[in-house]
Amino acid sequence: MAIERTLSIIKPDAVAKNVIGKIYSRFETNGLKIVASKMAWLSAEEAGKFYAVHKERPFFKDLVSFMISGPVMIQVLEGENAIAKNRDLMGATDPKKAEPGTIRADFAESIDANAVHGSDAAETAANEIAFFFPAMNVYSGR
Ligand code: RTP
Ligand code: MG
Repeated sequence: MAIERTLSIIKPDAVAKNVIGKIYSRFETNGLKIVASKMAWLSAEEAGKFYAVHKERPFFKDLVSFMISGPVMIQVLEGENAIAKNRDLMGATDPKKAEPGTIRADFAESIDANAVHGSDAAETAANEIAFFFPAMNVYSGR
């Protein structure tokens, strides 16, 4: 299976709950290495650009407001099948529908405040990693 990289964000609700370490532990115990990380408080412009694919959706304004409501922890995860594996660990977008034991089932409150973001495909992963990390700030996990 291919070694991939994916972009993960621990959203403001989970940072406020003080569960960054618990979420990192799930990545690590499931074979995903953290090969870049930074804490940031996004501007509305950054959050809007990051979620630009959703800009015509009814929830876009609330999504941007939520993403700038506090600091976020942004990381690049590397490992076998990292994109799909991270999405599996995250669980469904709506935490009420997320499988027990997933990050969203365990740490998220609502579809708006849903604890984590993860890239959904190879192309979006590459774009999202480039958006937050210049190549020189991403390290090999091996
Ligand atoms: P993310 O991009 O944050 O990893 O979440 P996702 O792929 O599971 O879901 P996506 O469809 O990309 O939506 C991005 C974020 O917008 C909010 N959302 N609200 N009210 C709604 O129907 C609705 N749908 C999506 C969620 O917070 C979701 O994480
Ligand atoms: Mg998405």
